[in-house]
Amino acid sequence: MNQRMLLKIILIVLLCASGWFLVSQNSELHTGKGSEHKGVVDVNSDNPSEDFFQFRWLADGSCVFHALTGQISKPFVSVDDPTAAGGKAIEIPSKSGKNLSGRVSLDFELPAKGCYTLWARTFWGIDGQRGCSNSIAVQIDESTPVVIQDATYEFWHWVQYRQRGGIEIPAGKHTINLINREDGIRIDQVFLTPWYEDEFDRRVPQGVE
Ligand SMILES: [Ca+2]
Repeated sequence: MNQRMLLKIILIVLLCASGWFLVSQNSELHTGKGSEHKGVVDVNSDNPSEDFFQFRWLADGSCVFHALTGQISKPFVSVDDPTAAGGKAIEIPSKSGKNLSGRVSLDFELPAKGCYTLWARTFWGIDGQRGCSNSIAVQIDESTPVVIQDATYEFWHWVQYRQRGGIEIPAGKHTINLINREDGIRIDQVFLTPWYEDEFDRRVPQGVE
């Protein structure tokens, strides 16, 4: 075998290996981790419900969290709410104030880096204060917290974390922090979904996910 032939063989092997690598990366990104439940946690043994999981990957690469399964610090508390996912939510009770040390931390792990959009399912105005009870700050890892807010009161609905071009998240372990900003609010689920250039390709969460 001459040197040129050997070089050709090495080149072909390298091309095949990189092709296989790209295909495997791509399928991992687009299928997420399938529809299997991951990190399932039963937080209420008296009333076990399949709605309770720390986080769950959906087939389209979205990830849904129940806020109640995070690390919760006061003034956040867990409450029963038959209208919430699994009958439970986290709440900042009325008159507990803007204590910025209060937070809910949701840990998760990304198999591959990606660009995402984040949503929180919220119920603003449990205290009838409307505009004084309609926001929360959301922080991903150590990033600057972003306020999510709108003016739909006394009704469960999804509110988006606004960021141009989506949120770049590297592979590995991460934490989403929900940070107290106003009292009189509830949250039950958080939704992380792949960001696409074309907004019609981006998933918008509906109801309880
Ligand atoms: Ca309030």
